[in-house]
Amino acid sequence: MKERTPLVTHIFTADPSAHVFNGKIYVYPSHDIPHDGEDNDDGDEYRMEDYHILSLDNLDADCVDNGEALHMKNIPWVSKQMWAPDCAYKNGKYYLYFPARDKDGIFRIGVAVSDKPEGPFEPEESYIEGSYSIDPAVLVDEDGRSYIYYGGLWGGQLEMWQTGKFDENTPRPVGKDKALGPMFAELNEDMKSFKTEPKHLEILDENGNPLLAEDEDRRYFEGPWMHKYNGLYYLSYSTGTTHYLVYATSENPDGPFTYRGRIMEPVIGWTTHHSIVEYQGKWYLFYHDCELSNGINHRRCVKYTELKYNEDGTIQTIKPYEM
Ligand code: FUB
Repeated sequence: MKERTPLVTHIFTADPSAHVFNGKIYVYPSHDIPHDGEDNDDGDEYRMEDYHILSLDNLDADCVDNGEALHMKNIPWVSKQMWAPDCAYKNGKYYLYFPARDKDGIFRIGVAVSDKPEGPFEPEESYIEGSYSIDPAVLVDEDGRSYIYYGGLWGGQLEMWQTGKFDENTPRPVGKDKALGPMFAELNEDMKSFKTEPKHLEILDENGNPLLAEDEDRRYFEGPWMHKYNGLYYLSYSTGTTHYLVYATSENPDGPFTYRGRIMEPVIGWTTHHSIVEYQGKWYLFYHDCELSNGINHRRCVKYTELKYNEDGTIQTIKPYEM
């Protein structure tokens, strides 16, 4: 599979969460559906209905589409929009985490279980109690504890929960207001419920001050990912409106995190969403752009490229169209 080319071209894919399971690379993407509707700030153009898990035997092999792994028609609580998923392995089972709108139009996070990394996945009857918003990412830490990171602004509805209850009219943080960080919770051993009360993560600047809403080059927007490198926790995410992939680090899985820099410059298309995975001693960034559709925002394609660290643990910024 060539770097920086679409992993597959027979369907549109986005929001790749990559993992190495049983020595193979598995990619859990959203499955974009082509249509002629217009884009808006709520993301109504992202009308996904199912998930197809992709896999690569190795990085020289062709990418395989393992077929439909989960469809919304089989999930009792879902009404529409199966957005960015992730998968985690624990105690012999694979857990697929996915956001979707419930019957009231509120984004929640669901979980579905399989014996195999490529599915098919069996969904739980209801969403994870206490969950809301979008873009789940799960880290199973070296000590066996599992953490979920999630949340997205605008169409992802994160701002609407600032009072603790869903309220569409809650004002968004602006200007010098503190920016909203992603959500964090520890998961129970069953991997299907929150062990701790979800909380916002703190992302601080180099002086220890919280990032502000107006700092759109650095503040959190959506698409969190968590990985560890040399014992440090790396929280990476999309800045949305400014289209960067950036990262912040901490000694702890629940922060506070300090902003460290940019991972990738903007790609073709509005959204940018990624994952980071180690494979055979090297690190890789999986991401998407809209090159396959000549820039149509909801027709995206997943790609990968190598990610390199400097000696001091900082990440070298990738220019997506310059090798
Ligand atoms: O794919 C739908 C949404 O677009 C995702 O949930 C966001 O992260 C953005 O990529």
